[in-house]
Amino acid sequence: MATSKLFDNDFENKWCPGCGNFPILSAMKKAFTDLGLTPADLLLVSGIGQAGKTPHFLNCNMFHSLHGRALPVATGAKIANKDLNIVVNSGDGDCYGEGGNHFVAAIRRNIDITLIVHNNMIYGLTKGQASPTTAMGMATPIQPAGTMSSPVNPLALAISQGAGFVARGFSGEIETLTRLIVQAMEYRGFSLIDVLQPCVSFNRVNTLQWYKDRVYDLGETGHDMTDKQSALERSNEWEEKIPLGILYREEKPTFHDRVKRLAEGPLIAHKFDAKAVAAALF
Ligand SMILES: Cc1ncc(C[n+]2csc(CCOP(=O)(O)OP(=O)(O)O)c2C)c(N)n1
Ligand code: SF4
Repeated sequence: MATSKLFDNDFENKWCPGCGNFPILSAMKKAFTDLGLTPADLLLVSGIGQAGKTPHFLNCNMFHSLHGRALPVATGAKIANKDLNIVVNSGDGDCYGEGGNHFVAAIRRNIDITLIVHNNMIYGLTKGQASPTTAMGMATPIQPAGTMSSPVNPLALAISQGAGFVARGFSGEIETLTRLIVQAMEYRGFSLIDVLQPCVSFNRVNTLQWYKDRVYDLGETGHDMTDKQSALERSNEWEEKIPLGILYREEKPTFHDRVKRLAEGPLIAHKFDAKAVAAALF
């Protein structure tokens, strides 16, 4: 039987003490264990940033790609081998900024992968510049008079673009987060968990306590996760009350369902006909 220890490794971790990345890492290990997975079943893909380092600290297959490029790499890997369980770890800057176009493309393709965004509402690795989710007016080293752009709402964006599984987690609630990761990975299609994650070094506004004062469990409110209008309304709640859990869920055909050749089995197992490829190309 799988245990969380299966995913442990001894790679040196230099995240700051108290960083919200640690509970996300623990929740991932627990979720993989609960799903009965082994390291060989898993591929973790990331971009650049503190969040992007997450796959280094787990024992499994991993690919650390370029800034903002984790989703296209994960998409290629899933197309090549649909038997892999693929999880992408990304930061708010990495995913919604540098990789914003890939975020929308992955939703439109409905590729069967899980995206965990460590949303600390700041650029952590590069010492605290504003990210796309930084609140308007928040002062940073590069924007001392306060950011002048309105923040991206990733959940509303994902729902409006047709994502079939849209959830919010919180690194301060590790058990709920573990369950969300399990549900997201069991979902057939593109699943997003935007995880609220305090950066104790560079975001002194959105702290652990700031979140604790505001978060509530959607599951206890009778929220109908199949109701898109209601999900959009919840996605716009912020400042005073912040909902956690699955905002929206809808079953829909995946990329592999749409492409007949991919439904026949993992691409890596298909016979490669060099002559047919050459004929198509030249
Ligand atoms: C193309 C490119 N642009 C900029 C950088 C510099 N850079 C590295 S990490 C980073 C920000 C990461 O922030 P975020 O994705 O929010 O992750 P965090 O470190 O907060 O987890 C930036 C701008 C880079 N490495 N490559
Ligand atoms: S700078 Fe922020 S995100 Fe990076 S390790 Fe430290 S607390 Fe975590």
